[in-house]
Amino acid sequence: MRWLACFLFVACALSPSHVVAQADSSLRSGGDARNKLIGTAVNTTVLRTDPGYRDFLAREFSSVTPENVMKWQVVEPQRGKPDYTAADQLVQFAQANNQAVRGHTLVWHKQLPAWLAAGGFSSSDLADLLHAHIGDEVSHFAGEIYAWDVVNEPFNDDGSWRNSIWYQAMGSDYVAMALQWAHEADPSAKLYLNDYSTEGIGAKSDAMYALAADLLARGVPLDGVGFQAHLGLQYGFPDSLTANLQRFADLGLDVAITEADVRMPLPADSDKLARQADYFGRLLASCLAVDRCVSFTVWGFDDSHSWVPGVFQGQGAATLLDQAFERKPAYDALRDALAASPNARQSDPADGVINHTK
Ligand code: 9MR
Repeated sequence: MRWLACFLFVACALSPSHVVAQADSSLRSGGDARNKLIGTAVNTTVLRTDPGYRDFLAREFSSVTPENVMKWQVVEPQRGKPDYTAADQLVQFAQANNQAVRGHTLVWHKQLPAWLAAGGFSSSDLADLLHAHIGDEVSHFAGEIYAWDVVNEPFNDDGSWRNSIWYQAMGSDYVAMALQWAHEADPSAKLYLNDYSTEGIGAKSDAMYALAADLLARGVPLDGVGFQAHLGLQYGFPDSLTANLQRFADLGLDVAITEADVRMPLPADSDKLARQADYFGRLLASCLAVDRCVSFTVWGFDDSHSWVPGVFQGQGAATLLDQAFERKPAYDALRDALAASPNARQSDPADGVINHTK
């Protein structure tokens, strides 16, 4: 035993994060061992002010997604004056904690700056503005962001195109243009489409599948598809998730669970929390079952800072930790799902982040 203690001591002194990744039971170490990034959306206001939040974030996650601070509304509140201050702080935190950064999001119909939402632009103005926005933001973070949600939520629930200002201005080709512009600004970043209610096989995921296949056939730089996974207990679990992820992977794409949470009618009780845990565990198990599923990201990790109650009246408790920052059964379900999945990596688990960042 003395040699083991001595070895660990020397290894700790040399490289603390590597030893932590092997010896602890955090979500991130479980993900590292299976070559999956385990991520969360980050509220950067809480990041600045709450040490407990920072500690949990650093310990448990190998990937971060800015919940809001890379959106156009935040990065260019005044036309022509980009401001990446809050996003830069998150990137610095991630680098200090050996975490990958998922960029979110470049093209969306929501959270546009007021000057843009006010309208009055011609179609060619809008194309030029979008090109400049993507070029500026992606260049700013070039080399620091391993994957971008380039286009967010392009479809309606029935699989028809969402009639966003981008669709109105450019037709469906805005997607290919956005991917091309992002690729030009950072050729090393993985470029994704991302949407909700596409977890199971159905009209909306079929539309995403057809779009992805078409883009690939045309040589457009698309690397992956993100499945948000904002689930609710009252709507059931998307049982075809694994098969759905696999059909996108079979196109030659990476796939990712990008915004997982499981809301419930309040108040929470032990039965609902147990069912929620089952849903979280099955979401992660699907990602673990598909080789090309590179990351599993939750949309915030504590109920005090979840977007859900503000949008769905009477619903909430959608994350891994309760209002008192205590672990819920959902947290254990993620750990159990990781433990139940074969350990794919025999080499240094800390490589996982590096592999995905470059
Ligand atoms: O969690 C985000 C919340 O703080 C914002 O107010 C909201 C604005 O629409 O966006 C939320 O994040 C969304 C994400 O960017 C895209 N998919 C749905 C997410 C939850 O609404």
